[in-house]
Amino acid sequence: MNLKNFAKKLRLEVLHMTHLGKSSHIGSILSIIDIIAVLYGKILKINPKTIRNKNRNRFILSKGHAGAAVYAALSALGFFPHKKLLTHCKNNSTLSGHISHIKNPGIEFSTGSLGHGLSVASGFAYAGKLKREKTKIFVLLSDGECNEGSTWEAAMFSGFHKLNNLIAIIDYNKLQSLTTTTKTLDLEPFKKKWESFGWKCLNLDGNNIDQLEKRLTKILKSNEQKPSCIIANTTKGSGVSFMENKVLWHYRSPNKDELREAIKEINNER
Ligand SMILES: Cc1ncc(C[n+]2csc(CCOP(=O)(O)OP(=O)(O)O)c2C)c(N)n1
Repeated sequence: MNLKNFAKKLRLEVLHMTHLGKSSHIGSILSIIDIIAVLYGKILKINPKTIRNKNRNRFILSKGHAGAAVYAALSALGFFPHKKLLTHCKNNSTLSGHISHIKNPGIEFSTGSLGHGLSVASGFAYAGKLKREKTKIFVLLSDGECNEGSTWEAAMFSGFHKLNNLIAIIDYNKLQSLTTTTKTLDLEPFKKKWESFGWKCLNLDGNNIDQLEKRLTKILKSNEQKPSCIIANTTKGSGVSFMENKVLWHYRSPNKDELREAIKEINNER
């Protein structure tokens, strides 16, 4: 699969979905599109036929408000029909704005209340080790969730138990709902914090498909006896210049003109 084309397709899908559903968080969703494209297009190796296999890789989107990105990826992989995507955030749709596993095959765990994903992923990883399963557990967190104690409790647990089947990716877009991460509760020195909790940690550009693919592939092949953390430096709203790094686009959805403008930009530049 061409991952850059996949990311472009996902960007177009989520813009349509948030426009039609008049839903929020398009900035948060665009921020993780390249990560989601690499995970679902290359790394996770899941499909509708193998999704119940006990040795499947598992992915938890801890920042559940960006669920549209995962729904779009799953639909592209054949987990549900494309027309279902167009019901996103509408009455009676199972595709709620905050990601839900209910009646949505391929989703491992519902989230939306921030700060729980790493704990759940750590539990999956611990259970996988006890049962000697080959499964790898991936979890994608927001930087805002790293302001929460539950995240650091899970980090301590996973470091202590040397859960080397656990890979956490932090979407470090440096914006929260109202202002910057620095002004809210600064996370730096961020990498050192993860390392001091017993994790192998690296920084990369989280909107660079080649870097993501290379580093994730390397982690999967490594014999490291620690959990891995990727600090993915991203841009909130990535790919649509008038949405990039703007707190406004945390809650707003694109109107008809904004949608047209965004599509034009993505089709020309990506
Ligand atoms: C426990 C909890 N508190 C508050 C919220 C409301 N909320 C939704 S997104 C958000 C913060 C967004 O910033 P960040 O977590 O860094 O994610 P980003 O949107 O930048 O990806 C908040 C406070 C929530 N979903 N869960």
